[in-house]
Amino acid sequence: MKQFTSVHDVTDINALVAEALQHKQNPYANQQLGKNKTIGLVFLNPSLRTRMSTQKAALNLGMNVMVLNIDKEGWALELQDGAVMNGTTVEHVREAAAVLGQYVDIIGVRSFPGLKDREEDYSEQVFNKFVEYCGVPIVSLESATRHPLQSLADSITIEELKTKARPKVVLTWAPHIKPLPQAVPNSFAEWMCKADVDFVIAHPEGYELNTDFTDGAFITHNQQEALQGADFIYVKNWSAYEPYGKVIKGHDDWMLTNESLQATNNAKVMHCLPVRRNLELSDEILDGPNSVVIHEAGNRVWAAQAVLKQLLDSLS
Ligand code: SN0
Repeated sequence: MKQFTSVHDVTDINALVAEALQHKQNPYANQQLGKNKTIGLVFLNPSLRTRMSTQKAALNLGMNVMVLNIDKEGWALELQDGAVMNGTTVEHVREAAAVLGQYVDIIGVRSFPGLKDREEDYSEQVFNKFVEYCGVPIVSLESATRHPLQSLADSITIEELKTKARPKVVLTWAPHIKPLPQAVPNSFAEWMCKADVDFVIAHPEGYELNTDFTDGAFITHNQQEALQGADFIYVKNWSAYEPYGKVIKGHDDWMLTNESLQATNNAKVMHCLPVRRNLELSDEILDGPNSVVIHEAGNRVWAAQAVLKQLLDSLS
């Protein structure tokens, strides 16, 4: 693997999941592989799990890790080509990315969407500029439209916890007060549409995702219908794709409670975190026996380790 920006960079998803589970069994087996290799993690947005789990994965592989919160600690970045930089931006991404590429062997980048201009976000302008100019293999730490390390961790979690060969997996929209990216649901849908699962997406009218990511999914506006017999429920808020980045008022009743789980097959409840309690998901579910959110977050290490291992293999 030369880069990890989406499921399309993965030749064999099942093999990658299996590899991640091997790392979980034996975290330090490849300590020599990353010796004298450095990963740089560049954040344009906040992070807890992605930052810490990717660092841990790199350390398990014997790598050095450098982290830059470029939005807070770096020079103000210019992203537009041809800009006359006589305003507040100090350094163009062309130099910034190229220079970072001089210092590290692999680069990770997190860049959220602006949620104002759909075309700009969906063309992955910021992320692709890093890909273009850094000159080293790149791993997505969540881009404007995808979060593949999260989706890989989710796939690992489902593989570990499923009790039948082909489980029913439901992605359900949840309420929120603020417009959130579509990256996590896009990416989860993209991975689940390729997995050996019955995949259903439930959301209120108006929250249709870009169909490039949902091809093959059964989509409904009826949450209770979707939850019938579910083995896994993946809870996530996202803002509308059309009108882009908007929150449609109402739908507070889409927050799951224990009662919503009654029609399921004792479903395991997943969420990528951070989760706003009692807005997106109730205390009783998060603190109850059906929640697997901490287990899922733990798997972020093994997802990152499997990916970094393959990127390191491609360097040598
Ligand atoms: C991000 C998102 O893409 O939804 C990161 C998830 C891994 N989440 C948020 O930005 C949550 C912000 C909030 O205020 O709840």
